[in-house]
Amino acid sequence: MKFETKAIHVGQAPEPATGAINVPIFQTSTYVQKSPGTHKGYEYSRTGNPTRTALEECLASLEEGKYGLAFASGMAAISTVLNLLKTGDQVVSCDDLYGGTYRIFEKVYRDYGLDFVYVEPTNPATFEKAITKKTRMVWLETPTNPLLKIVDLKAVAKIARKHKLISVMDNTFATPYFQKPLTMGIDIVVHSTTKFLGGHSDVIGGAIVTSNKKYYERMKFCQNAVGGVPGPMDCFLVLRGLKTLSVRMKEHEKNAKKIALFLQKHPKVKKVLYPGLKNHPQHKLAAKQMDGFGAIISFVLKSNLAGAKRFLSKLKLFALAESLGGVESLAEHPAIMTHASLPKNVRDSLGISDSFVRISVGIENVDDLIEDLKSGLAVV
Ligand code: P1T
Repeated sequence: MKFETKAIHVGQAPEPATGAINVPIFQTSTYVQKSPGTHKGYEYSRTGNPTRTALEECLASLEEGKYGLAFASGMAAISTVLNLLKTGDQVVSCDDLYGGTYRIFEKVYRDYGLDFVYVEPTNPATFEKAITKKTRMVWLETPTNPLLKIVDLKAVAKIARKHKLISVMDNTFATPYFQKPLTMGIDIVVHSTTKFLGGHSDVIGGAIVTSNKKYYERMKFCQNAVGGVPGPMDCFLVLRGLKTLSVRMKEHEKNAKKIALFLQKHPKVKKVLYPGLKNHPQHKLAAKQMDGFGAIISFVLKSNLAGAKRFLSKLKLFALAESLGGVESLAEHPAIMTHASLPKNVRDSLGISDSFVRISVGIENVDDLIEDLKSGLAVV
């Protein structure tokens, strides 16, 4: 079955009792048992819920994995992956990450005796160099948030395998429509389903997909033990989003390509970061390992903080808001908003300056979006 068909059908057979074409929202906390221990596969909704099962099966199939787990947020999914580790273990991570991922590493799990080191991820050799006896996991994002660096997934997965490390890849930006990390040798994929998978900025959710039974069973155990599960209504919303993922991603990308080219030519813009641009340093690698370049663009204004604030406040269609991946376009200031939890010296060393802006290109008419950006740039 092809991607578009799987998104609409896997895990979503018509409901047997009534024929309802959509998976019902099983709004229930518990399930009646015939006699103690005799039930229909569901005991309690922290452990399992049929609406969640449908979502988990569909997500697993889209990522070409065997097992899916859905969570109440991307961060709950990330936290559960980290539950595979024990005190003393080390994670080698790419240096550019969602600010909340950096925060959970440094401000939560470091206190439990995990160690995190960060490497410049565009050269796979940097990961190998950082590996020590304590290293257990490699953590990746590609394209990274917010610098849109591209990591060679096959090369890093191979290094991880050679050193018997668990490789984890946050596929939120690309989505499985454009990139399938498990097919390139990655062990575990995580998602913030809040973004493109949900697609309508109306739900917070997360997911894990893997084909490794041992990791799956441990993470499923931790999911139930810790309890960061999504409610059935949220599962329904993500499932509904998945049905149109392929259609939306095509439109997102078409608009993003045009906007990246527009920004690149604009005199008030110093630099545009978008893997779909030919002058992106890893454009060729992106073209090789992705089926499309996504819809997140970062750029640096020829200005200062005041200019960036004027730009962001002037926009009308691009809403000034954290998050990304919805049908509506968003714009944000990573240094003050999504990546404020990175210390200033880390932000500076990465190049997330006060004039650095990130946009999530929606599926509105691209001419309207360009007019909006023009009016914002006019006041920079
Ligand atoms: O917000 P939540 O669903 O918990 O997902 C966290 C998360 C995980 N991974 C990546 C790559 C992310 O971008 C995020 C959330 N990011 C934003 C809110 C943002 O604006 O970048």
